[in-house]
Amino acid sequence: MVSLSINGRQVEVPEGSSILTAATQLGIHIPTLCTHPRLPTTPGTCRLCLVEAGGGLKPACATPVWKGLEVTTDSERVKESIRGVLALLKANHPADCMTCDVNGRCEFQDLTLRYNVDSYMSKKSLPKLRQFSHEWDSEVQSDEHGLHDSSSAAITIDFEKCLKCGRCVTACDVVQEMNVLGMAGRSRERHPSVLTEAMDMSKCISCGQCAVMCPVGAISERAEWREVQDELDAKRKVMVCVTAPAVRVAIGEELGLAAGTVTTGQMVEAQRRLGFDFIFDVNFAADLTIMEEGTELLRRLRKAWGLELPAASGGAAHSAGGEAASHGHEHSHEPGPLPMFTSCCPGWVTTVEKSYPELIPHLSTCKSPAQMMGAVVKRYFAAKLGKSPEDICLVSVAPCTAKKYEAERGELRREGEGQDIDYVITTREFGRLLRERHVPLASLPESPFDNPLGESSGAGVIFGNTGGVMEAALRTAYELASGQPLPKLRVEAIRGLAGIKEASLALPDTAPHGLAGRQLRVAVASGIGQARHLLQRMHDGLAPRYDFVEVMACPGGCIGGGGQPKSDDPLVLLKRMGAVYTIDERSAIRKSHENPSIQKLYKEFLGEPNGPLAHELLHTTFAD
Ligand code: HC1
Ligand code: SF4
Repeated sequence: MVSLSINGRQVEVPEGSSILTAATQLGIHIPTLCTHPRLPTTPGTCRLCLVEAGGGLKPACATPVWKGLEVTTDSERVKESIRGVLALLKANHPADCMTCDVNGRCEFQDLTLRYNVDSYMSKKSLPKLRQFSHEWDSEVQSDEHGLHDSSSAAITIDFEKCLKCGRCVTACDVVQEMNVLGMAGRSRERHPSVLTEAMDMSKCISCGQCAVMCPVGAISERAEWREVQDELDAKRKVMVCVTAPAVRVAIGEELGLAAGTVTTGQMVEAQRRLGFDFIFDVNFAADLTIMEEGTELLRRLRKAWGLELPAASGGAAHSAGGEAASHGHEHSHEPGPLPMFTSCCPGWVTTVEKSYPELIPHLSTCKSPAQMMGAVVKRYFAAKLGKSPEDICLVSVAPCTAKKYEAERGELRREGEGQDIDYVITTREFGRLLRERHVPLASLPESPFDNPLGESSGAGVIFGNTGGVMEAALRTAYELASGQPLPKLRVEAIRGLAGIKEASLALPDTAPHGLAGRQLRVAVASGIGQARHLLQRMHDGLAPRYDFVEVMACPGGCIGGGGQPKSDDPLVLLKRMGAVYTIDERSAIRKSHENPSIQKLYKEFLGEPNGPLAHELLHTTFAD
């Protein structure tokens, strides 16, 4: 350990720690833009975190501490340096805060206010508007990739607002290992850029990790909250709102509550006050997904193990495409190969389609829970109301930017019909809507979800955590296969934030149909960079032969989605994760197949899991 003092206060930190880490330990705030606690690099390029150390100004994020070091973070010299950096950035930044989507939620805006940068610029007679911008503008505008890119269905780029901090590039290249964004230009002119001609021509998977790291509005989700507001104001349609599992543990943060605060009941009440007529829960559809995906897994296992397939769940009678189970444009009911991969994360599905098309037959044919909900609302619930699908406006609130792209996928549409989900707004956009319409979420009373699509199990909510889809599936598949409940509902080995997790489960000797004593081997990848490593290990024969693999494109799963509140709390993912597991533990029903509303839906409408109607409405194909 090394001891040093910061602003006269002593602190001890491990050798090799940076001044920034030591200051954080003392609760002393040092502004920084290029460094972020959830990113693995400290480039030290923004120069905002300069502090007095060892007789000079040094970047706190990139300077290791030494014994007896005395650091000052609050001297006039330091403040002058911060103001100078901010003034230069401000002079290069468009003055369109009033109409910017991140207005009021912008790190740069907060810093300019905090350090009174306008007054500093006036005192120094510095021009406030883009006077220093010639180098940047001429360099970027002549760049063939351009400053603006709205070609993606999920992500909007406006590099005019870029502060060149490079956090988006680190998120895309180092964390996600996607290399869609990169730094272009040299020295002072280096700036983030899309490395292909346009986002829609790139390998971008719409994960939004670049957007959630952007301190300003240079990269953000394609905003849809205005259209949702228009629909709410017009009152032409029946307004239905559905909410993803991970939003209820994060929307509070967006409105000033502590990370990990569970606000499910207040969130539902807030949606009512926004003007929605029916509030349903994507957790219900997560339970539905488990019924379909669990059944599909068992069918794949039986096929791989040479066992007879039960006729009730479709079987050969509905087979349309032989071996190409999840391939092409016909729905095939023939079980596909092992391992089966989850298909609920659109970032992962896009990765397979764009980079690993040979794995398409391995993707579960299940639609994501959100899209299952879309199909059930537009087909089943609309009919219950005596309405046609076009009379309903379905808004999905998601922690995810890729869900915007997913909603537009042609593979998810039935012929002659529009999108099942009309609009997808992120948790951040939902917060924006609440602020715009002055709905005070934190002080609202709790309200329950509506029925028939609002009841869910604890297994549904844990979809929001990495490993949660797998744990939920195991709770049901084990019981369906063996007739006995999973000995422990909590599958410890696949919990937590590790990038790759594995578990092996033996089916009991009492299991019927040749399943007795069989081992189920599963793996979980958290973040697309980690998924690539797992695939490489599988390809190289360094991993066991898995039966089922869960992949979530965002680190941590949906709790860390690209549409979640921006946060500089290094523990934010753990706090959201703990909140999700708490909801599960407090749920009266903890297994998807025990959800009475799910049982009713099959009895009243869908028939059997994996049956013909379930296949038509709840399963999909993939683009190759
Ligand atoms: Fe997710 Fe899912 S867990 S993908 O992260 O399978 O968005 O929360 O809604 O669809 O249920 C997101 C979350 C979400 C789906 C479910
Ligand atoms: Fe990279 Fe994801 Fe951003 Fe696309 S959305 S540019 S893949 S970080």
